[in-house]
Amino acid sequence: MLHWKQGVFPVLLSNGFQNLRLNKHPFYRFRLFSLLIVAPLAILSLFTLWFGYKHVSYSIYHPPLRALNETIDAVFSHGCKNVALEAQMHPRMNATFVVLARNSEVDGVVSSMRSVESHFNRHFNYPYVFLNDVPFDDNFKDAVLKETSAFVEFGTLDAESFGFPNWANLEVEKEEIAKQGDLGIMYGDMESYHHMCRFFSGFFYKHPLMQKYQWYWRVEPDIEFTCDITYDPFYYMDINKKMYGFVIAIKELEDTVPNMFRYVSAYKREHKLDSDLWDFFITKKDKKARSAMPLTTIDKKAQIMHAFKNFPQNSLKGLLVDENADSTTQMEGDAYNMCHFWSNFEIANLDLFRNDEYEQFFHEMEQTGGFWRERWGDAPFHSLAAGLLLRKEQLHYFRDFGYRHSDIYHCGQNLGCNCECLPNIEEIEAKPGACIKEWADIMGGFLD
Ligand SMILES: Nc1nc2c(ncn2[C@@H]2O[C@H](COP(=O)(O)OP(=O)(O)OP(=O)(O)O)[C@@H](O)[C@H]2O)c(=O)[nH]1
Ligand SMILES: [Mg+2]
Repeated sequence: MLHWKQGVFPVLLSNGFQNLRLNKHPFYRFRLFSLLIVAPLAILSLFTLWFGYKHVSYSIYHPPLRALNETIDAVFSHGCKNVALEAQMHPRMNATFVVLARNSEVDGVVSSMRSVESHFNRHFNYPYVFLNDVPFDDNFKDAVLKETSAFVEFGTLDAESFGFPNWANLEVEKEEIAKQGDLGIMYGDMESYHHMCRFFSGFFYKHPLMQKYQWYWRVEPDIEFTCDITYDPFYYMDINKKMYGFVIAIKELEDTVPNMFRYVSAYKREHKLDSDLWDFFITKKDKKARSAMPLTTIDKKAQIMHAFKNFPQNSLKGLLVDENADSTTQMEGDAYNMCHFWSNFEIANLDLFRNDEYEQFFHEMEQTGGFWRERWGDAPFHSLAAGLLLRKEQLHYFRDFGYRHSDIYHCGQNLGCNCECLPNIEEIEAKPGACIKEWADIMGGFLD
């Protein structure tokens, strides 16, 4: 007779089912019953609970996106397209992925490529340009080449594009960068981060490996796409006359760009630029509230000039005094609302940057020293440049894409194709730092 502690499994293992079946004692029949019926039921219940949990979290964090007026900018595809047909319908565009990365980020780059390839590029086979401030090592090259059958090139940056320009006073700039660390400005004391932002603001489109291309799609390490992309975004950007596409629009950290808006505004005034996209970036100041402000004009002027005291002389500085401004992010009755398009994902036409207007803009802005004395990001830089140089119908919100960078996420859900929304990250449109309201305001509003 079997001892209680021996249990059913040892019996199965040592004697096989035959012996067990022969044993007619009701107790063993009960054990067999639990093994064959209760265990599968328990597993089924666990699965039900798990899927139930996923469903609940899905509905908590990803309510359907609000309907937007699409007369100025419509998503290119509602749901899935026939991707095989789309891939054959037209020749590949003159376009590339561009990835700036360090050798040490190889795992994150591979992870991003897997997502890009599985959701999109296995159908379209667009090439990649990998850029680095030092040469890529064999480990990096071997790893990325394994992830795609597309054409891949590796480039190194020169000192001019990733470093200080020769006119900069290195001692002063480095000191200013160090100070930003003391002030707790995010990445403010990382010199390489300042170089990276300046590189993407004024140089990536001039790199020799980028010269042959007309369009780019920027990819970073550790990003993720969570919907299938069943059409060629470059092609649809082109036929819809779009110049710049984004997925996430959010507010910038004010302490990284305290004076950027005033310089861009001054540039806008000096060059008599006017675009209907500019409204996306500004909060109109209430004139009455402005006159009721406690500071005297002199105090305000002194305050503004104090904020600029560390900036080198440049042609824009003389234009910066706005007697009515009560902070450095304000200018002539407008205040920067901090909205910008997140540049870790961008699909854009390189003509946006390759022209005299953008070149002059970059040059004059660089002269202010803001890339080092503040921590101007390439995202607000590209965004405000678009605000000067593009009309709003030339912008495209890839609202049907699912895209995650760090813990900021947009899920295309009811718009995209086969979207699997991440259960644990809330939709950015539903969060306070999002700029969806500002976007809706300039694009015709919500429809509900
Ligand atoms: N080769 C190289 N690449 C860099 C350097 N600094 C940043 N990058 C790349 O530039 C891109 C942006 O840098 P990140 O550090 O991701 O900046 P971020 O996205 O603002 O910050 P996270 O939220 O931490 O991702 C990434 O693709 C990095 O791999 C650098 O010093 N050398
Ligand atoms: Mg990043």
